[in-house]
Amino acid sequence: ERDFLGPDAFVLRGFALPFVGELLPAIELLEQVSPFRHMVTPGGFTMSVALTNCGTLGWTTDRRGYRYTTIDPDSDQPWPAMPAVFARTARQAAAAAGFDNFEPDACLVNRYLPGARLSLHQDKNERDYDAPIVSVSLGMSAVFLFGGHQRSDKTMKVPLHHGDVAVWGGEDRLRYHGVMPLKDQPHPLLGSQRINFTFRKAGG
Ligand code: MD3
Ligand code: FE
Repeated sequence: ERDFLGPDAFVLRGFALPFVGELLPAIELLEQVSPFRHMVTPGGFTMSVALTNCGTLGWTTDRRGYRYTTIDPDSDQPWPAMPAVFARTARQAAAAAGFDNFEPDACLVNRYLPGARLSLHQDKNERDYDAPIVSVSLGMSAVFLFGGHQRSDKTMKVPLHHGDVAVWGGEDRLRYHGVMPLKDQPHPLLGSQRINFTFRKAGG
């Protein structure tokens, strides 16, 4: 099943389900090297979402701003390599949504515990807006907010469930979006958490 959110935005329901058995152990290895952590925004707020990264580039924020780095500022080591199963899932989902040859160099992994939320924002730190963003949701369901090109535009509420993959490109790439505070409805496999990967082409 494919839901159309915009001309270039799609939710592929359950697309990642066949990959879950491989994705979960890969996350466990990743978090042993670069653990989930709560970062601080330039405005001085600590994010309720905990995050880590894999791939050549990782997204970070601190008081100095948002940016992509090759080094994990907590471990002082490069971010862990992107597991093959991550890259494969992202590439196949992008192709299924009409974006061929997606080669992400960054994967931001967000972990939501009950109450965690992500306020409306645009993803603008990537160099290349031509490449889509692919997002994979695992664990507890969330209500995703899909807005327009201005913060004040009306938002659409889209439920994202375990195994759903969303692909955002073209004219929908710079839309405002966010996630409502997570409700505690424990998931059989992941318990009281939601994990979301977003794959991006962040560098040149
Ligand atoms: C729509 N993450 O990490 S993924 C983020 O569920 C982020 O953790 C959310 O927004 C999450 O930046 C949403 C879906 C997503 C990602 C990027 C987008 C939707 C998007 C870029 C443009 C439009
Ligand atoms: Fe985002």
